[in-house]
Amino acid sequence: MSHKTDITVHPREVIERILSMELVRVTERAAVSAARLRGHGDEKAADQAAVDAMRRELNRLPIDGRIVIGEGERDEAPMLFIGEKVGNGSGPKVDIAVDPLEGTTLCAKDMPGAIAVMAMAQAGSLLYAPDVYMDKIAIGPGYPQGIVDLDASPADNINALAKAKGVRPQDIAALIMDRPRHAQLIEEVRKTGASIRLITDGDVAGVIFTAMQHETNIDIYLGIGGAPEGVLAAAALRCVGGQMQGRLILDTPEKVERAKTMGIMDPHKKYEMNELASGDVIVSATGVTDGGLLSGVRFGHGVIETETLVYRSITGTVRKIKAEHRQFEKFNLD
Ligand code: VTB
Repeated sequence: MSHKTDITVHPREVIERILSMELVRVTERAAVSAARLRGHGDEKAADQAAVDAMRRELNRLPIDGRIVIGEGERDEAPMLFIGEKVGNGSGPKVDIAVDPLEGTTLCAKDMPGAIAVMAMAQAGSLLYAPDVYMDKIAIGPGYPQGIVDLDASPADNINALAKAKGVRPQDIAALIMDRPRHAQLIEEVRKTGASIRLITDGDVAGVIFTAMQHETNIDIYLGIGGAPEGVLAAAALRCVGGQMQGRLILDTPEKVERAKTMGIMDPHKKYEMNELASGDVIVSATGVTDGGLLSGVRFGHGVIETETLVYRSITGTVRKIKAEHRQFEKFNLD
């Protein structure tokens, strides 16, 4: 039996045991490349640098990968577009979700919270979603299943969460993206007495914050952000056991049609976390700028430091990997 056949027979073990460290390398490279352009006011250039690095690293991996969440459709994204094949083709068939630079504006302005992030799972496990908005709700682990719901009112959700936590609604902290589209949501949450942390960008981390309540003091994520970010966040949250639901916002006939071509027949479907990201998932995120989740890249004298979180769904293990890179350029081969 060839090595290749072995890999095909045991994709789960290969993905879990061998590839998680490889994913760390991928997001580290993307983060360093983006961080070189951190604070330079050029979002596009920083994003492109992250994309180039991520793609180069992904194509070195022993996988037969397909991008299911990427930079956009093929016509608008020359690289890491949805449907693009990545990897050297020799290993297991896997789905890959990438956001090479989550928070391009944060990076361009050197504001907190920009990360390079990706998820990998067995083929067919990650929602093959168009690049549209998604309505999301998320809480951390330890609560009865279903105590919050995307279709319940914000007040009902906050009150139910407070009750389950054994605190007053005033003691609940929600995280919402600061957007005009959230005016009513913000008003309704405020009426419950709960506090709101508004963020300008970066809701992958925003969702993950709910699973780190003791550090972040965030209990619940509410509101509309990107669908790609929703799938990545669901993948990470699955590993630590929170709850999340998402619904794609397909508000034009074109978007409904586009979703159909990607296999999404019900445009109003409410996805559970396990439907956004099922199977065995690994997620890796490296800090670009300093943030609540991760420290950003440090450029020292002869050494570059990175900080990465790797999540594995099989075991629920989360590792924080602080790396010192020497001779970084030497291995930056094209
Ligand atoms: C969302 C959010 C991301 O950009 O996609 C947002 O999920 C775009 O929303 O985390 P707007 O169109 O309202 O700006 C991020 O904040 C960063 O990519």
